Amino acid sequence: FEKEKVTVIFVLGGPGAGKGTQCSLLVEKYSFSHLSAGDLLRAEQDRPNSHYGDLIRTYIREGQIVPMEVTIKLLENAMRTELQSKSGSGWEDGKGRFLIDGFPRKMDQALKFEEDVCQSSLVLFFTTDEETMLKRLLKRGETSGRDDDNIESIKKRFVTYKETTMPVIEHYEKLSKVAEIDSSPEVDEVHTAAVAAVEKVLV
Ligand code: UP5
Ligand code: MG
Repeated sequence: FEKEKVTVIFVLGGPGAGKGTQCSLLVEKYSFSHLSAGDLLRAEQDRPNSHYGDLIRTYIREGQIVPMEVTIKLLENAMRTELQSKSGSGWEDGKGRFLIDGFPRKMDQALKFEEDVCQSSLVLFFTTDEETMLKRLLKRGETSGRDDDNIESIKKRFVTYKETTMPVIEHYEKLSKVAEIDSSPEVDEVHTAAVAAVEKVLV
């Protein structure tokens, strides 16, 4: 697809910060396609005959970042599918807006995606303290069925976030692309702040 026609917003923040929740609300308000890298990896993990199932399962349980080739391919395919499904539906062909949730979380992914796929317009960065994130994830873990919603995996996810993903956010801060949003308050209040940040980049 043509990179010039697509608008991409990266959505980052620690595990349980509220990325998925806020993306769902933004999708209700704007014509975004929401692509969660974690959801795409989990779907690939569960796909029968996937070459990568076992590899993805191990990385996710250990809170490690899956090798970028796998994730970027899944994202690129999902973007292409979305654009095709929109074509002919009143949209200018090939034009699309994407919220890419939980990606890029390692510098190599960030650089590779921008080189091979497209540039991002904005990074929405949801932040809250670790105690809040832990509480949210343990609560969600009661029903989510996610392999990584247990205390051992959550602790590993926090370490990876600090060591590997924070440098990505710092990289985009230097480029003045980051809108930092406190995601400690209730969902609606966080949403209002997210809308204000998104409005600034939508033309
Ligand atoms: N909740 C949300 N907002 C709230 C609020 N304001 N007040 C009270 N409660 C709130 O929210 C988490 C829980 O909190 C929910 O129960 C929600 O109702 C509540 P959610 O919106 O799901 O938070 P989110 O930030 O999306 O948390 P998630 O667990 O999805 O974040 P992670 O970043 O850990 O998970 P992700 O799916 O992105 O990645 C999982 C793993 O995949 C990674 O650890 C990694 O191993 C792998 N991965 C890669 O390898 N590469 C990638 O590029 C991406 C992922
Ligand atoms: Mg999520």
